[in-house]
Amino acid sequence: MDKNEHAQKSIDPASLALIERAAQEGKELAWDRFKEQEPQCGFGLLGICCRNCNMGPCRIDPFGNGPDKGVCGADADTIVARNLLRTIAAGAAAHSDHGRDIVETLLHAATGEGADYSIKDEAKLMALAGELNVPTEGRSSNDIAADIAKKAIAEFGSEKGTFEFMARVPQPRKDIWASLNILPRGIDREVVEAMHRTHMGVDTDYVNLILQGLRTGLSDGWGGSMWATELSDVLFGTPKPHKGVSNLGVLKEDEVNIIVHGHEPTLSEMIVQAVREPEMIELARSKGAKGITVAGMCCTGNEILMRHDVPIAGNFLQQELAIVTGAVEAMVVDVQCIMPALTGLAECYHTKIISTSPKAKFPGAQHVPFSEEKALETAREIVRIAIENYPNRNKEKVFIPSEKMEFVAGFSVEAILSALGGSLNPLLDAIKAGTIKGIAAVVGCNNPKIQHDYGHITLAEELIKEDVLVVETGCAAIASAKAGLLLPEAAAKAGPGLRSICESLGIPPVLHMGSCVDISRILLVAAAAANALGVDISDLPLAGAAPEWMSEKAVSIGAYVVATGIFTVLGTVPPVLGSNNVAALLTQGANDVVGAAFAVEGDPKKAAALILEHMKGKRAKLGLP
Ligand code: SF4
Ligand code: MSK
Repeated sequence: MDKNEHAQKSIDPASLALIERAAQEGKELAWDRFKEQEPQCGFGLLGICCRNCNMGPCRIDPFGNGPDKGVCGADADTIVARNLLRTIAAGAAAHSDHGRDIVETLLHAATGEGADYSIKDEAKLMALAGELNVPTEGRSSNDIAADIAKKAIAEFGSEKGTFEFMARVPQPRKDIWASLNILPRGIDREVVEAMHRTHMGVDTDYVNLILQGLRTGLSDGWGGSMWATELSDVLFGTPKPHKGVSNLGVLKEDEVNIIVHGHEPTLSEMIVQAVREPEMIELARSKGAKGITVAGMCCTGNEILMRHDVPIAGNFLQQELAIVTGAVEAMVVDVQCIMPALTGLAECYHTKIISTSPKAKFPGAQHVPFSEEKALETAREIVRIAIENYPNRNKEKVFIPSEKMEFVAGFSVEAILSALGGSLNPLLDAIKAGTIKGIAAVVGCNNPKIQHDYGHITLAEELIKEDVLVVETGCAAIASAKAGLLLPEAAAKAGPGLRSICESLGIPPVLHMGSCVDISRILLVAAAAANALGVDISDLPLAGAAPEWMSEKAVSIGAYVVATGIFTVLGTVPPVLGSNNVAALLTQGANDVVGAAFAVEGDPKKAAALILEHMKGKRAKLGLP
């Protein structure tokens, strides 16, 4: 393969250098495996294969020359809608199970069983207690936190049949959900019901199936993910804007490098603490290293960079590239977005892949079980393994690209309000005046179907140029960090209106709001804006976009963002085109039902045009210039 072909894989120079390096060394990466999969299965791409019972597998002929029904009689509409609902259920389960782990950590911390954790944000704890009617008078923080954790745990089942955070949803939106019978009842319940309905011979009505998809998504966005965000803030601190450094150039040639990868902040918070202990630094020095660097990857990285001065090494498609540097002593993984390929690749280098969750084991990885009760002890054990591995590094194999970029991250809702002087009004006034045309959330993964980071960066740049404020989470935000869009100086790339606002507030035109579960923060900004203007969320000039999405979690996110009334553009095609009815419902019909719909557009410049057109329409309806 020539250099030009590699150049199509990423727009990030650090990644391109390592892709080239891997090719020279004969190492296989996700892009190579993607190529080997081509042409990908047409039935799978269209969503018209079914394995939901053992009379199958069945598939529908999309050209009308073969079967139009499965053995049981399920047609394309049913099969596509069932597959989509299962995808949403898997995504919602992943986010919400992450949320449950955070709730359990808070309960451990509050009841004294998790002595390594303590409540870092008392103010947020008290604010939540007030909102959730938890008594505070004369009570300790731990008792209050335990009550809040128990309230959260109750929402995973369906004891009450309603969510605490429904009180945060603007009334017109709640009325729509009630009229459609999609108010989420319990986080686990919606996932279980989704799996039940998609079992052979249960729900076959594609509209009814998609509505359950929206309800399952809502149980994630306004349930599991929101609990994850709120209680992570209580436990680890509510993020505030601060500087950091991004990209693979953050790895150090003369230090022990540890990468924390996955999604949950519980272990990584402890690793950050452990590497700063003098004994650990001393041990590293005794092995010939000058110190220890911890860098994040994917959303574990986002969680820690939001709260600490810890660098981020990269996003989803850079996880293998980090190993190709030959300079990583340990890649510590928890759950989600961890490529099974890592262990095989690591065998060619000295890198140890250390799995930590009982839910996510990887053949070939060293498993160090993590528990809240022994959190710091486990973190120290992992750091020691990494340090002991430093002498095994083959210095001749080390290749760390020089690219790194500073960024400012940490824009929680609280931080945004504080930057605005305590209320959303200055932002809303700017939107009303047309200084800012609207707000777009650009989120989601990388996918070898799209040039790495091209979708994220092109879309964000096109939008800020047109005075759209961009808020980001997940791998999209990491892409922007590497491209310099998270710096206040990036305001120079914005249109005159957005630039003036950014310059007066000293903020970047693209705001990093956290990890994938932190899209719940974006929902809260949308809800607060709607309430302040006395309208529904779907009336606002808002949009969502996932230019390079790949995970099932992204489908759940799409479901709850659209159900919340926000138009969403997807950059890769979801497997629904095998049913014209399902595709039409998602891209058009949903507008009449929830006031928002999906669009699919792989070209980020065209996606930006769609978003601007949408915002123009919403502004006109509100009578805004
Ligand atoms: Fe085939 Fe129906 Fe079974 Fe699916 S549920 S595998 S369509 S028989
Ligand atoms: S990590 S879900 S690849 S954003 Fe949240 Fe990135 Fe997507 Fe995983």
